[in-house]
Order: sequence, then structure tokens, then C-alpha cells
Amino acid sequence: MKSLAGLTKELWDQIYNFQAKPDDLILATYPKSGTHWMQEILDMIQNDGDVEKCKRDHSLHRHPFLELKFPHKEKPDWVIALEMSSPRLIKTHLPSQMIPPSIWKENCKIVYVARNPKDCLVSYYHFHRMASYLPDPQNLEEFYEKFVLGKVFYGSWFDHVKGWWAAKDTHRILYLFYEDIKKNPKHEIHKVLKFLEKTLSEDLINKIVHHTSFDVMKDNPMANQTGIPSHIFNHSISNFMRKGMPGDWKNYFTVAQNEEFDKDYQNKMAGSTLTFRTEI
Ligand code: PPS
Repeated sequence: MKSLAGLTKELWDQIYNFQAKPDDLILATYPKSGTHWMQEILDMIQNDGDVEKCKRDHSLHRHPFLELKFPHKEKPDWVIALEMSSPRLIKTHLPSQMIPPSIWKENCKIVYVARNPKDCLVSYYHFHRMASYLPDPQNLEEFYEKFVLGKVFYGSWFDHVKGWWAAKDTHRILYLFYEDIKKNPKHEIHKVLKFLEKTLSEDLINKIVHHTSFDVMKDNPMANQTGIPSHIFNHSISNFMRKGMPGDWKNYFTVAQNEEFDKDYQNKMAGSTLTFRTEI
């Protein structure tokens, strides 16, 4: 099977020339930062809390991933996006400097979700084990080295979060954190509503909190990715909805790895005003 990264590279010109529309809503993340969680929240908001409407299809099919051509889909996702009616919700893992220029030009609203790098690393490692279109991660030690060096699909976590953090000063970007959503989902949903200039009743907001909680999404076949063919996502190796909890990295990092990671983090994030919580 061709790697997902290989296809993105091969078809890059078409992706970069994607034509955005002013009412497109973009959801941008580094992989494993809560993309599908925020997608479910945004879908619930756009559909006024109608759960049945949000169960119309699998999350991987409901909204396109700008730069991806999935092996089980006939068309690349950006072609699917072109055929969709507005307003469109489009996901991307691209770093800010690689975003198609039309997205900036049309001044699209962008929701960015960042997650602490230690949990991202562990989640990405397990995803490489279960997703057949990503290279075999061998073991956590090997994957740890690659992640720290940015030698994974979508590159350096550090550059990604910093690039989008800088971009928010000049573009319409709502920058959120996975750990904040976990700690107080209602509070963060209020921020999203304000950003989207939308009002919903407290009852509907509570409904969104419930429908998008980890346990409910894990049981929802339209959100938990179990409907994706098993030769693409092998859930017998690892669930897509795996732990959903800040701090799981503690079950994987050795003391030495953690110390080395913290040192590297200090260097790479020096001078940045960004702060992350590695537990809540
Ligand atoms: S992907 O494949 O890059 O698009 O993955 P992404 O959706 O960004 O991230 C997957 C991780 O998000 C967790 N997740 C959640 N956590 C808390 N609450 C909810 N509702 C939720 N939904 C998804 C999912 O479990 C993955 O994290 P890990 O740590 O592996 O459990």
C-alpha cells in the first residue's frame, strides 16, 4: 500500500492550489491532538446539537482532510471538498507555512487544537501500529527518536505548534489546547461559539459536552473509526479512541527519556510564550 505521505507529496501541486471559500471553517492540528474530537464538537455546533445529523456518516467521511488521499476512498479528500456544498468544514494537519494560500486570502476562520507533545508522541506511536498506511513504528524507543527529530509524517511537533501560534497574530485563528478541553469542555465550547459568532442554549451546549465526551464517542460507531475497513485501521492492535487522557505518557516514558525530552523541549521552545500541561 502506498504511504499517505507519499501520495500527499505526489499530488502536492493540486493540494497547494486548493481554492478555499470565505465561509470555509478550517480545523488544523498536529496529528493526534484531538482533531476528531473537535470535529465532532464543530459538527454538533454547525448542526445545532442534532445528534442524528452528526451520525450521518463516519467522521473520516463527514468532513474532508485537505491534503489526504485515503486508500479506501476513490477520490482524494480535496476533490471531495470541491464537490461539497458550503459551509464546509475542512480538516488539515498541515503546518501553517504549507497551508494553501487561498485559505489565508479568503480569510477563513481556523480552529487550531494543540496537545502536549508527550501524549501526542505516545498516541502517534499507537496510531502507527494500527494504521496500515503509516510506517511500522518498530517500538516506542525508535518512534521516540523519530518524533523528537521531526522525522515523522507532518514533521516537527515543535515547529507545528509554534508556527500556528505565530500565525494567530495575523489571521482569524482560535488556538485551543486539548488539555483545556478535557478539563473544562463547556468553557472551551463557549470560546468556539464566540469565535463562530453563534449562540446556543445551555441545554444544547450540555448536550454537545455529553455527545463529544470520550466515553460517548468511543461507543459511537460514526466517531470511533470502527467502520473504517480493518485493513486500513486495525482496531485489534490499538483502538482509535484509545485512552483520551492527558498524562498517559507516564506509562511509556522512562525516567531518562523524560529528562532528555524536557531538556530538548526547553531548547526548542525557548523564547516562545506557548505553555503546555502534560497532566491535568
Ligand atoms: S488523528 O488521527 O491525527 O486525526 O487523531 P486525532 O483525532 O487528532 O487524535 C486522536 C486522539 O484524540 C483522542 N480523543 C479524545 N480524547 C478525549 N476526548 C474525546 N472525546 C476524544 N476523542 C478522541 C483519541 O483517543 C486519541 O488520543 P489517545 O491518547 O491515543 O487516546
